[in-house]
Amino acid sequence: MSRPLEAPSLQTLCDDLTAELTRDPRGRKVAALLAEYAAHCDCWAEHAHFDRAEYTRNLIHKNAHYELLLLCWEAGQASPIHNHMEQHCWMAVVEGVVEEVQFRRVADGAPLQEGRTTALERGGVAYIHDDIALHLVRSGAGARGASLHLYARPYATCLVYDRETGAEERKALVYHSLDGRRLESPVDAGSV
Ligand code: CSS
Ligand code: FE2
Repeated sequence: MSRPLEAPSLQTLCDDLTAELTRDPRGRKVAALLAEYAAHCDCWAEHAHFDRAEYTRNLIHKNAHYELLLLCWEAGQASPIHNHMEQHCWMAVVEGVVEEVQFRRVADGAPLQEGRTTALERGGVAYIHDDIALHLVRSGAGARGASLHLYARPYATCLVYDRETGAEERKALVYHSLDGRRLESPVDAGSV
């Protein structure tokens, strides 16, 4: 008998991600798991909180191996250019168009060199690591977008970069909601 075709729930996705990243810290199956979920599921919407003041980081699940967030980008919002603290980062688009622009440091004090831009639609997955590039992420197509981000392992600060000088600065990362509940003010990711 064939199994009923059923979209995986967020709980199933998190269980599968935990199993995969416990088995293989490099997470070779993570992109496929995220793509499958992102293409077919809508329960991420319980975690969606858009804010005209800034893009929001909404925590879905966190354990020793990874954290899974929903990032909500109003039209025109973008992250700073940043690194990923030597962790693995996957991004899967669930709504709208989300773009990634890669950058490279070429010399001390010099402007960052811009690399490729990739626009992803629902179900599209990108992977980045510090060995590949720095990047910024933004909503595309003049509309808002939402993306699932998996960081393995979790990290609470990152480095952000000035595009013109390459100067770096440490930035504390925050969560705007936990388990779907919007917080009155964002909390430090290191405190959760
Ligand atoms: N790293 C950024 C988003 S782009 S991967 C963040 O977590 O806020
Ligand atoms: Fe990033």
